[in-house]
Amino acid sequence: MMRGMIKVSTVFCSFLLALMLQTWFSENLAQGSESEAQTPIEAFQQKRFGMFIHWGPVSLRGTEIGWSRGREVPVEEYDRLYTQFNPTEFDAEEWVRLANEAGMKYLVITSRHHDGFSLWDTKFSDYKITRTPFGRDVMRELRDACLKYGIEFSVYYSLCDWYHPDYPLGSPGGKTEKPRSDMPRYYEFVKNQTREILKLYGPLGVFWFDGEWENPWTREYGNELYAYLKRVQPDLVINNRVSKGRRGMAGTTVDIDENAGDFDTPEQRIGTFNRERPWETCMTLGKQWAWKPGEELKSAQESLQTLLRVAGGDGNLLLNVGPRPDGRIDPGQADVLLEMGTWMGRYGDYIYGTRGGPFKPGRWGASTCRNDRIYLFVMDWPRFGELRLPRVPVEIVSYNSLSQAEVTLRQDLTGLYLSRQDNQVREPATVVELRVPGSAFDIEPMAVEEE
Ligand code: FHN
Repeated sequence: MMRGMIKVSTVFCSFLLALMLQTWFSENLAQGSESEAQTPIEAFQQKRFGMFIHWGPVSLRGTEIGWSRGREVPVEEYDRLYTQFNPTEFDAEEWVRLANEAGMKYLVITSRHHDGFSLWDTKFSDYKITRTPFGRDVMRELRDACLKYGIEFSVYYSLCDWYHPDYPLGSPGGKTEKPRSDMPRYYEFVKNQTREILKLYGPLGVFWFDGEWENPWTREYGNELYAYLKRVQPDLVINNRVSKGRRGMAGTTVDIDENAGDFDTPEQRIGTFNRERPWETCMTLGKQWAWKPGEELKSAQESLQTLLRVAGGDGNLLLNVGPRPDGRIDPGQADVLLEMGTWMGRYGDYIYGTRGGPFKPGRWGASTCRNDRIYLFVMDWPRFGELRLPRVPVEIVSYNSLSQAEVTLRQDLTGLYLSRQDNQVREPATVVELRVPGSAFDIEPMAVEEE
């Protein structure tokens, strides 16, 4: 680690002394001012990195959960898969240990996807895990393992259900209509099951809703369900897919005052820099949400750089694994997560509990901040010369190279200029800590010009 005192002219010496005094006060008086969560959504934001799990009897076929019903797998066959489902290798603690070792701080399991199969011992349906040869309550075991390892337990729940006779639309993909549906009765089923989940496995971190896009689900249902569940668990965090405000895969919310939801949900993409509205990118490791044999996976480096750009945008990353029909998480997926965890073990402190910016993410890299520190994650150095970052309206008091590459930094009235001493170093990101006078969060966010 190299500590560099940037070259300052004599003009700035007295100015620097004043700044250092201000820094001392800000550091001592504002300890943790941005690292202590004040509200449930702030606590959620501080976690930054979670494990998404898409699992069910469909893993026996290796096709997509919900969507392959009535497509690659005939409906009757799909709906009988649960009678063969016996994941004897399932070990909840193994899954949760993997999440923990990957540096993930919360876990979201598909309690019930669009195919209507419930992964817990619900009393409102017989189409459930405890009616399979396996017979065990997967959600109960996962929740207990999460409590044991300090991982926050959260639940995904689909509002559309192509299996349930009362939900009007069916497979494939909601493109058919059922003969005798009853949406009001289906809504009572949804309220009963979601209350049951909170009562049996709560308190949850997040209720992660999905499947809201189809016509039978209305804004009224969504907003009432949001209010209902908040009465059951007041500190529950609920995403924007509970109501009708989410706009497609961008996951932003329109008419925020009319559509319930605590955070936005961009999918399979890095969300736009936004400090005003909490958001979380959800993403697969391969292409499919449920397990697909032999699927090509993203590398640990690519996944880490996605995490850094998401956190740099002030968002969370919910990264998905699709467990196998025997209950194991695919070794290929586990290897990616473990490699991410090795890096997060060294640098995670510069991501958890930070805010995004002030340098907005881009191809160049990303930045996070906390108190009087800015953390730079440079991922794309210029082939020649220095990396230029926009001028900040304060003097950088000092800087440290926190990762392998030694970096020098200089500042003038046109910007910050960084250069690496050794261009041969290969790492997911070069991590540099800048120290500023006062709160780094108060520096106006800036875009970085890309070559
Ligand atoms: O249709 C689902 C899909 O299967 C998966 O669960 C993702 C995860 O966010 N959500 C829906 C697609 O947007």
